Amino acid sequence: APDVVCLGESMVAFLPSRPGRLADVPAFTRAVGGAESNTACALAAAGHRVRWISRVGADGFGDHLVAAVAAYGVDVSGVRRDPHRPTGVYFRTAADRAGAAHEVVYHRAGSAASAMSPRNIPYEEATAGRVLHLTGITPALSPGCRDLVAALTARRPGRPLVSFDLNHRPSLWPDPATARRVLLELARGADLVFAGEDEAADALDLHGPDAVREALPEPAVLVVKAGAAGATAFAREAVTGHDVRVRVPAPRVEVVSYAGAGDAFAAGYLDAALRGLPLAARLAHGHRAAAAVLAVPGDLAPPPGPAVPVPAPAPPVAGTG
Ligand code: KDG
Repeated sequence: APDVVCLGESMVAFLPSRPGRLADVPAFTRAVGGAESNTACALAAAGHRVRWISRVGADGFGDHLVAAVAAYGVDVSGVRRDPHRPTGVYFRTAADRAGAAHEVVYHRAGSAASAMSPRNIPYEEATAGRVLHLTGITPALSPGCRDLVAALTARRPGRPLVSFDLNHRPSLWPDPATARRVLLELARGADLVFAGEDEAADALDLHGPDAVREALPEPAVLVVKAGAAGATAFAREAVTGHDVRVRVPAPRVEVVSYAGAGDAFAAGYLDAALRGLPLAARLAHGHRAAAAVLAVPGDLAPPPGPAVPVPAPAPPVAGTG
């Protein structure tokens, strides 16, 4: 069985050849985008058994996504090919400044992944790992996707630890009120929730870590990330039911692009959690994983090369004994 199952849509991402408005970008480079597969790739690269569940089109972009994610060591046997719907793609400007108005153009309406639903993704398959990682992107894709995430975040005995990254994508929702209502409801069903302080303000109208925790007391752990200012975690103490509150500052990094940093943070946190490290170490490891992705233009730090055998100890030098 996998340690972690990540479920969600991935797209071929087209990254700009230079900064500036989309209207002025002359060329794009192909990359892989997809919050949940980003987390899956980082976790697999860290040595965990990870399965990615999704749907892609029976097209070249689908071939590329599946091969690229598999190259990180992720089990892609749960990815379905849809002969009738295309693989989603998207274009974006360089995400190189905090708060800058980035342009993102999705071509994903009616995509293969948007057809995911409880009818074609069996509950038992999605919940086969120790951890199930989901994000707030999936429920915005279609009513079927929303039903699927609702079924997977419903509290049931024996389910895996459900991790939910808010990942607010305003342009995918019909209106802000629906986004707020659905995201809050789904987050309440999770055991571990990640939210950016800015997206909590945007999506949920909750300002600051304490306000988010007050509105979201259900998850055993809530992590509110504030970029360079660090991350605050609230973890419910089993015996007293009271929260432990831990804040860990982020390392200083030269940012090339913000895209994918949150997904890497979730992977770093989960990596440390699966290794049994304490809360502060989980946050610190999340920051480290995010820092690696902040330093590259795409969503993913490059996969580590194939494992290199430990070099044999040097033979004793002749004549010294
Ligand atoms: O977190 C990075 C993602 O935003 C990007 O890869 C695309 O999954 C994506 C989305 O839906 O925005």
